[in-house]
Amino acid sequence: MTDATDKTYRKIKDLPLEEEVAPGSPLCAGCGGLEGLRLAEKVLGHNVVYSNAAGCFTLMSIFPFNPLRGSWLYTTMSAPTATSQGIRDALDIRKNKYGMPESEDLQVMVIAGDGSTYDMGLSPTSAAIHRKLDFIYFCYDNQGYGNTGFQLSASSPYGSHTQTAPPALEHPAGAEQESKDIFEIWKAHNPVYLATVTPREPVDLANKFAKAKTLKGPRLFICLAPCPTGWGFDPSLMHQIAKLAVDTGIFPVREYFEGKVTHTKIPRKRVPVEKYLELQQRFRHLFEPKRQDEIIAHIQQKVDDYWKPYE
Ligand SMILES: Cc1ncc(C[n+]2csc(CCOP(=O)(O)OP(=O)(O)O)c2C)c(N)n1
Ligand code: SF4
Repeated sequence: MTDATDKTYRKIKDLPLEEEVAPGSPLCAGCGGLEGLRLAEKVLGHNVVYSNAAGCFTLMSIFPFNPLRGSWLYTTMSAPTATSQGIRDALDIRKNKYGMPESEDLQVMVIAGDGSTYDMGLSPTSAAIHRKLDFIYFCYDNQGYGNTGFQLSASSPYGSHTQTAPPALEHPAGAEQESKDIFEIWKAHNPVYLATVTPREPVDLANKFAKAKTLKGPRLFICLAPCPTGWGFDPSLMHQIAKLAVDTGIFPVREYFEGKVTHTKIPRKRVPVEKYLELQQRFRHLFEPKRQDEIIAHIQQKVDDYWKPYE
């Protein structure tokens, strides 16, 4: 059995050199979600079959090319988890009825954006976790419907600009509601493993996937996916923004295992949230033409409230 302190990888040099995601896909330069997937696949290897919900990552594959070494299947936004159930069943039938050796078995993995995860596909995923489907779920969370022009999703943060909730005189914050807490929603289902990861913490990410690889049942990942196109920043800033998300405490890096939540990175001296906000065009209206102190303070307060019990 593994525990939260187990470490397979100690430094970035320990990560496998093999690449499972080939370069040159049509995704945007500096896509944080793609970097997260690339790191995850280094650990999972190529005996993986992907069920990919409609979204940015379906653009990875342009027939007949596919940058992934594993098999890949494209599904509707609501169906990647239901599809992975079908794949899992087919593999189990081949093993149990037709003698397929264990060594030929494949890891079934959902790839989905937050629109699919938090909104359209939430119900089938809830049912699959409940019946303990043996699968991995990778949500690259860019906090909006990226592929169709960055509309508001249930993950879009309060105070951000999206295409369907732009800031206006009567709606100075832009997005006015808090995002859904998908970590808590999934945790309430008591999955075998649940973790948040970021491309800026590759060793932490790799260790979490290594741990998930040893387990069976629902293993769920929320990967912060800084998105130059939707968030409005230069692709070269992707790592800086991912780092600030952790250093400000806005994105808690944690795992849920055997009934316990553990923070695997604790920002001891938190950077003020505005250092993270001010680098992104989607929060520009909080600073220009007039600084919106109340909204910035609200965002800071929420982060402070989250970390209070851990200080
Ligand atoms: C039911 C349904 N409505 C709308 C669409 C159009 N559509 C395709 S991709 C997409 C955005 C998906 O957003 P998300 O899941 O967050 O992934 P991202 O695009 O950010 O990668 C939308 C709305 C669709 N495919 N299915
Ligand atoms: S829009 Fe964002 S999430 Fe989609 S491919 Fe581009 S950078 Fe990645």
